[in-house]
Amino acid sequence: MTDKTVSIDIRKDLFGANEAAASINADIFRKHGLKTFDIMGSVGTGKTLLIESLCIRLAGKYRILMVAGDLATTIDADRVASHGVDTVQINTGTACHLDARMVRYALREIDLGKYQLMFIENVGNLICPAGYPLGVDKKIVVLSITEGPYMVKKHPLTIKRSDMVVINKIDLADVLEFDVDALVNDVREVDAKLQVFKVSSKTGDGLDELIDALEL
Ligand SMILES: Nc1nc2c(ncn2[C@@H]2O[C@H](COP(=O)(O)OP(=O)(O)OP(=O)(O)O)[C@@H](O)[C@H]2O)c(=O)[nH]1
Ligand SMILES: [Mg+2]
Repeated sequence: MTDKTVSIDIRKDLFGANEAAASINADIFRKHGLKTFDIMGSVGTGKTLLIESLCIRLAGKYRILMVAGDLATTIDADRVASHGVDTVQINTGTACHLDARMVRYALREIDLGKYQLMFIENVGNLICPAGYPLGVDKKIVVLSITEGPYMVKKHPLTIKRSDMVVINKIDLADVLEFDVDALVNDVREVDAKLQVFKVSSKTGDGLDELIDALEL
């Protein structure tokens, strides 16, 4: 029987390594004067359409880079690229989130000095991405009313770890008889100070207010 047991806190090591990598990323992004946003949210909440809509509105003002995190395809990167935006694809294979080292590796050959604004679309998942800072200015979680009314109550940690909440697809509120303000109140109960925006990436409702809040 050994008396030399070593305890390893895997969670601490894993998250600690990511935090260190995120801090290196943040230094790199800052050095290039790049405004950076990590767009998180469940599958299908409208992350890509939100990025497309923001790119269309902001393309005249900023040179934009989009990083698409996806398990298997380039569909989202292709959609954003169709608007003349430069894109970088990260296919994670089995991983349910991006991490800071993946992002740095994907950007290793990109001249970041060419860009002023970067959107990173994280893998569609409401849980894992929130635990992995990427070194960006703001983590934005995109909820949508088609996910049902309990996403905030069921995922308080993701909300707490986000810097901003976007409630998307408000154009469907009437037909779905969805109480959007009740969802806003749920966010306030988790964090009273968190900024919440009600938008439709399809019609453009609420996007000007969001752009103002992002100081873009
Ligand atoms: N009516 C309506 N539909 C929307 C809105 N935003 C996105 N959609 C639709 O919702 C579907 C999913 O949108 P995406 O932008 O692909 O969602 P996503 O979050 O990027 O999805 P994944 O990358 O697969 O996780 C598409 O059919 C969009 O056209 C919106 O504000 N209103
Ligand atoms: Mg997408």
